[in-house]
Amino acid sequence: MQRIQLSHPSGATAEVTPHGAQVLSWKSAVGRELIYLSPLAEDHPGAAIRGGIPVIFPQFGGPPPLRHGFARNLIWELASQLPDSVTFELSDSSETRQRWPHAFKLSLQIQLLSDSLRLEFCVKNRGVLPFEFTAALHTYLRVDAIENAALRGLQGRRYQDDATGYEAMDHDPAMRFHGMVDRVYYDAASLAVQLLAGASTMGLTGVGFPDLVVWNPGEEAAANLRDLPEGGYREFVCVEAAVARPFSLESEESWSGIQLIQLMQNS
Ligand code: TA6
Repeated sequence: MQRIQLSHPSGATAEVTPHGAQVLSWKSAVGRELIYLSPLAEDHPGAAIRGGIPVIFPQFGGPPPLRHGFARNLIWELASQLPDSVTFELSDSSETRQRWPHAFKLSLQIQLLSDSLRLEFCVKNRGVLPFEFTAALHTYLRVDAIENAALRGLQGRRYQDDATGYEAMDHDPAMRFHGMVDRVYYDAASLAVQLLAGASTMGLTGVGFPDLVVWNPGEEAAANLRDLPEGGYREFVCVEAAVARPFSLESEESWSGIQLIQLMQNS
């Protein structure tokens, strides 16, 4: 797998790959890894790499064969590169049109700042007809131990619980992770949430993305994920900026969304 290194004068670094335009690593100025990448992640052509920041397009979740889309499986083009930022692009091809019959252009700019990682995702409809898409930045954040992790900032928000199939309301000031968590919080991506990850605390916010998804498979479901080692589920929480409901783009129209992840505390 081709890897591209990014570095910031502060000492922060990141590693990205054109495979899925995926972030694989983000390290703070003192060298602490903030992103989870499975040691069993498959990286052969066409694979979905488990961990990092997969780009989900044109379908978030939903039924196979398009479940979680194809953008994460394909090699993107490197459009521009600076020491601390990189932009990848992906356009429709005969391969993508076989799976999803639309003309599109995606771009993802990944920018390393002194204490933050900023991702800007753009979708353009290059066809003559409108199309609908759903999408996500499926960010795997590293936690020291899942049983001690907590996510703050979602109290009083309604969510669709994909683990139970029901809608529910978050009553707790801090969400904890005991077993599977698979929740879509609609119209919540612009909230400032904080992940208490152990030694580090990360703040997340989205611009343009409507929805926020929180996922950890828990022990039981993790055992069915062949690209996750035993106990691997204890080391991450996915906090995703998402377009979970279909968004329509007219011909030549564009949409863009940003996910900003800020390191707030690092001991
Ligand atoms: O974003 C949450 C989710 O859709 C979960 O339902 C869960 O299945 C997860 O993503 C991982 O999906 P993947 O296809 O990467 O195994």
